[in-house]
Amino acid sequence: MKIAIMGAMPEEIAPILEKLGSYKTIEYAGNRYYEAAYRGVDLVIAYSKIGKVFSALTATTMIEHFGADRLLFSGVAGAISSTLKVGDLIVATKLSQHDLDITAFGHPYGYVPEGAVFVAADKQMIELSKKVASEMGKCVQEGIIATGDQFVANEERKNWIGATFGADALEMEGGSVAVVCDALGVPFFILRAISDAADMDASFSFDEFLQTSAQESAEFVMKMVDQLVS
Ligand code: OS5
Repeated sequence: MKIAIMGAMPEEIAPILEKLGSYKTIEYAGNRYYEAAYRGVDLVIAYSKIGKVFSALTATTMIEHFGADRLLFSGVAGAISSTLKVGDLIVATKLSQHDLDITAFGHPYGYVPEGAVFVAADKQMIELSKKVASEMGKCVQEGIIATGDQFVANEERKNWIGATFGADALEMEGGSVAVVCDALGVPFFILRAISDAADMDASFSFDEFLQTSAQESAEFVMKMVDQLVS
């Protein structure tokens, strides 16, 4: 078993590298990858840089070059659902791309021919996350995550994404990672801790809570890894 753990920003993987203590650094395809042995299994860890293209490149590299056979994403997100507050965790059941638009040809938002509006995350890891949540005494919400190459700081856009995709949270990488993992047959799990409400205060809230929310998410993902390796 080789497990990939990815984030988009350095802050999102820093707590994981800190926990591991020692690791090997490999430079490949314009990025740094960290390899470590953890409780008898191999891990590959990286932050992709922001957005769908970089995250697709990193997920593909972790699978095709480093041989990862499952992938867990840890990071932060903007809340759409009013039940999600800063620091809360959301596990993606399925993901979509909110900025994918060929509606001029009669297709629904988020759809291209031979693709799908939603890509579902691995059911077994979602199930496992319930066990981890109860062991940690944490409340973790499941929901739809919408991804796009846009930091959303606008109530109207956020509401449109919520209404169009039934999304509970939004971010900039999960949907592209989902497409890659699905195409390559690699089970994936996307976890996010809320850093902001994707509204006019989003950039301030993001700056204030990036580190603490990233830490929340990373802690949970490492508990998932503990369960997967045991
Ligand atoms: O990775 C991006 C998506 N993340 C989730 C997220 C989000 N996505 C969309 N809308 C929202 N309201 C969201 N809330 C949380 C977070 C991240 C957002 S983009 C943040 C960019 C901040 C930044 N810009 N420059 N730096 C940081 C410093 C820097 C400089 C050089 C190299 C690296 C960082």
